[in-house]
Amino acid sequence: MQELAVRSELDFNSETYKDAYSRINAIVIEGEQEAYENYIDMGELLPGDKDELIRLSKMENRHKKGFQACGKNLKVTPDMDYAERFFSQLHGNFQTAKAEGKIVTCLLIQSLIIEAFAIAAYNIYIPVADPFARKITENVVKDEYSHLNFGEVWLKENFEASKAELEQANKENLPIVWQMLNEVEDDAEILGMEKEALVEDFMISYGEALGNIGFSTREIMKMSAHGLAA
Ligand code: Y39
Ligand code: FE
Ligand code: FE
Ligand code: FE
Repeated sequence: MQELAVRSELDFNSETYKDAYSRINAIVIEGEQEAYENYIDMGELLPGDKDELIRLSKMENRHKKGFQACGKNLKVTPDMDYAERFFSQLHGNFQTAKAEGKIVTCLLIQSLIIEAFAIAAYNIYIPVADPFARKITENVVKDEYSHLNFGEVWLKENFEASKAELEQANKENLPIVWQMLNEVEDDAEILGMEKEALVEDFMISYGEALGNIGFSTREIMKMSAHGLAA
């Protein structure tokens, strides 16, 4: 009942809403732009999967354009400097892994962590979005499941050889996601998105992906606990 009351109060044209949207919308636009670049980079590291990875990168570019349209529709200017800072740690870790040719770490950062983050954010946003953004986000989230699936399939096929690097990359990157969720909590709430729901959805997608790749329940519990330490 309370949830309904809160939702009916969302005013997409209020200054409060638009101010929060200027940061969340920018985060999503920057995320899609970096995802576009990351899939192109991974295509260089995995020549056999290059065509598929280029196809995924083009989807990310379309997503970016869709979310730019959502901002324009609400007459909001996205704060891109803020968004660049928001992603800087994960971005830096991806760049380092790429330079070292560590495709397993690149896949964990982009195709597991960032995709699970996107799936959580978009699923929680859809029911509270303005009608224009809802339609766009509904189409985008379907694509994100296929991106997560690419990482799962590749890592499952290469599980034994990837396992140690995955555990290390999880340890280094999951705490960053927790920091990002904490940072975005207040703005997300203004848009009608609860942090608890974001965390829950993220852990479901990420944990399921680790299980599909080949980790045991015990290993998944251990890996998930690394985020909480942040
Ligand atoms: O693969 C993708 O398309 C991912 C880049 C997009 C990331 C989206 C990150 C969304 C976080 C938003 C947090 C709002 C509560
Ligand atoms: Fe995307
Ligand atoms: Fe994606
Ligand atoms: Fe709350």
